[in-house]
Amino acid sequence: MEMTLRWYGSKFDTVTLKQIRQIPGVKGVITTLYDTQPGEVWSRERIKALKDEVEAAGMHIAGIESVNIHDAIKVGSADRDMYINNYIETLENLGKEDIHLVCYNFMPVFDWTRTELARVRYDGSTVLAYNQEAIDKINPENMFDCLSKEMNGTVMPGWEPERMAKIKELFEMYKDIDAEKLFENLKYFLEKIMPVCDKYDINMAIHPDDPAWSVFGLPRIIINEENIHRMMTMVDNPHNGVTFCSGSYGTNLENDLPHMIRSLKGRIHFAHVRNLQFNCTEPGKLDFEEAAHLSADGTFDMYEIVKALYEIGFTGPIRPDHGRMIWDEVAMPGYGLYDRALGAAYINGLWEAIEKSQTRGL
Ligand code: DNO
Repeated sequence: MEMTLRWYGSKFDTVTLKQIRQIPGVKGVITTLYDTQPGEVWSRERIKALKDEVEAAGMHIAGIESVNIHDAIKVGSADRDMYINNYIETLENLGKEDIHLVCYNFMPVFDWTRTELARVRYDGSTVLAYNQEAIDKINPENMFDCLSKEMNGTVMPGWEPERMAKIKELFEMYKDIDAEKLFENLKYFLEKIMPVCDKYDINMAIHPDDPAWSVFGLPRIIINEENIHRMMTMVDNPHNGVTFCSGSYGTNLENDLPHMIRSLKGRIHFAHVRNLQFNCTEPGKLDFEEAAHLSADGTFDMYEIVKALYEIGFTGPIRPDHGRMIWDEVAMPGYGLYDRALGAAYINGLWEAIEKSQTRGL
């Protein structure tokens, strides 16, 4: 594996490349052209400029998160081919700039969904949290207004104000889309882009739906082992793979994370590693919050997750995922420097211990 950190670009991130470079073992960033809209072509010049900036700081671009998919592609409307052609052009330009990993998602309307961005934990840190009773009370059209106060003045991925201003239209677009239709449209998209991925050796890594079930009546398909295998077999190409995100699949406790990792051997192109704390697992009252990466701080056995990645011979980029807000940092919720740096150090430690104990036969 290669340890990396997500960086939103110097105009949008409170964290600098210089700070990232000082996290032990981090030489790669996962980044994006954050001011592009889904459906837009990324020019080779802009990609090159981003690459030059990262390289000037002594690092490299380990992958893109995300090149977002236009809703026309997800709903399969008449103009989808135009947006797919634009996507292909973006992939070509990335390939020409020697970038070989693209993370994306196929979630309708909302990307990840939480009900709080700054829940105070027992230790005074603040974290993102999800509460089913609160979701059930929210009118989805007001979701953005409820959350935007807690965004610390940042633009959060998937919750861009321009998109949220069109929320009614978006719901309208998806009114006839069920899980089967979404699978069909994903297949159509993947079939069209695989030739360019083969040509430039680009690994597509679909991000799971977070949380891993339908919210607000919208279908969500990348939620469990069965569905990911369906996605991979319907377009059976090694470049059609996944982002294994422990915090997203882990929202459903029926997902056995180490088992899923083993079953995806060879098709995990990117890993997001984080821990969650479940406070209530009763359906209808489900409540969880994000925890520190340390196993003992949450519900997951992080050792078993990292060990499964080690055992399948995972060589791709890995990143600590959402961190808690600690030490009075003011940053994009989930994406401050301090707790993600602690997460990187912890995962590096687990990896080294697992690697040494296995190679030395301990
Ligand atoms: C949230 C992220 C997601 C993820 C996208 C990938 O913090 O994990 O926004 O980047 O779903 O396209």
